[in-house]
Amino acid sequence: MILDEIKEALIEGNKEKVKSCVRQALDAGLAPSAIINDGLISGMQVIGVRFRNEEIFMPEVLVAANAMQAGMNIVKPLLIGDVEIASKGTVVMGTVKGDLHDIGKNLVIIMLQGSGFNVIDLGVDAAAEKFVEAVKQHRPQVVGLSALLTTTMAQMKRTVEALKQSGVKVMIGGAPITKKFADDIGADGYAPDAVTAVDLTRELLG
Ligand code: B1M
Repeated sequence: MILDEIKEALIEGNKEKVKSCVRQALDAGLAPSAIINDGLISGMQVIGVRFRNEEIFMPEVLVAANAMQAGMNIVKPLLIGDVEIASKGTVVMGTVKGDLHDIGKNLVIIMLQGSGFNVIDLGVDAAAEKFVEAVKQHRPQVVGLSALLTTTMAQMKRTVEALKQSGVKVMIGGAPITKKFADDIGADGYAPDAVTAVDLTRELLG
């Protein structure tokens, strides 16, 4: 069945095949929500499990995430009015002020979307005030902060402090970040990679 083909193509990281199967599925009249839930998300879940079991590593996750993104790009514009996608929760994500690195953040976003979460992306160079504003506007359950520079880690502390009153859970990550740093600044959790970030989000949602 075409949804299984989408899932398999995503697991293989075959971007072109994912795109052509998604188009075929749409031509056959399948709902965008079914393509996302039973094809793309279902494939990404397998990738998450294989990564956790150390059967595959980050480069393979990146390739699968890329294929997922290609499929999502085709179906997402058609989602308006399709109410079958039940979001598992909302996450506001951004790279902190002064930091322009977004490859890791985008990977975390794709994995979260691939696991059924609604993600609001604040982009890069996002100041603490921007996160506070986004929390007021979107009422997320979790906020995710990414930083790749030792010099921008201090912005995480500022942002965690600024968000304290809102009661929202904050997870942090990025190459220089450690669990100890997360504890020191009062963040609710630290994830070393995109797959763990999804587990952590589920955990923070209780
Ligand atoms: Co920059 N850079 N860079 N850079 N860059 C690093 C980070 C650096 C380690 C390179 C080095 O010197 N060896 C170094 C930082 C040194 C330090 O602070 N200790 C560095 C530097 C110094 C700089 C500039 C200052 C260089 C300059 O201009 N003199 C400058 C800063 C610009 C700025 O931000 N203000 C700069 C610029 C750039 C580019 C623009 C050229 C480009 C970024 C392009 C982009 O992101 N769109 C870039 C790149 C590509 C890198 C390296 C090579 C790769 C980063 C990357 O994308 N990794 C990097 C060296 C390296 O890491 N090998 C480097 C792949 C990505 C998938 O991994 O981002 O770690 P990562 O994300 C992982 C996890 O960390 C985690 O999940 C991801 C997937 O597993 N994760 C989270 C990330 N965010 C998370 C959030 C979570 C949970 C998990 O929850 C919310």
